[in-house]
Amino acid sequence: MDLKTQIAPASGLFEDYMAGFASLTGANATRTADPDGDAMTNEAEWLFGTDPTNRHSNKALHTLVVMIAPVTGEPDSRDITFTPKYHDGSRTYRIFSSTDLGKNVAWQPAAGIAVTDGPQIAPGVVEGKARDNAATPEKKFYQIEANVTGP
Ligand SMILES: [Ca+2]
Repeated sequence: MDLKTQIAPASGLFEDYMAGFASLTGANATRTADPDGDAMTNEAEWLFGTDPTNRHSNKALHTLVVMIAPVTGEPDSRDITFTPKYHDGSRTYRIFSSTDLGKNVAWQPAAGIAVTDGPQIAPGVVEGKARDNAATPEKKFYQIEANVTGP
């Protein structure tokens, strides 16, 4: 998979991004709408730089990458790698963890796990990197939260 050609980093305001999709108007252009029916809201499409009019544009995201890997010599640690991580200051990222994927699980911010920049994969896009040094439970699951900063 070539992420460089499948993911275009979004920038600017949500409204500016949506203005690039002239076919989306009214209720179909709101943050919570999902006009292409791919289960990603327009806001999520903007966050991840996918096309809100093309339900297949996020395949790269769904197959993409959250990779959890052991750390050599550190049996209690795991490296977490994900893409895309936008490097333009428009988003902040946090890792949440849980030891269960049950329906009513309370995900907790994973204390002490900082998200850093890995190698660049496209202009303005890098791999996100984080290391959990307390990956001691038999099972541990992670969520990556992306928040927009600024207006
Ligand atoms: Ca959508």
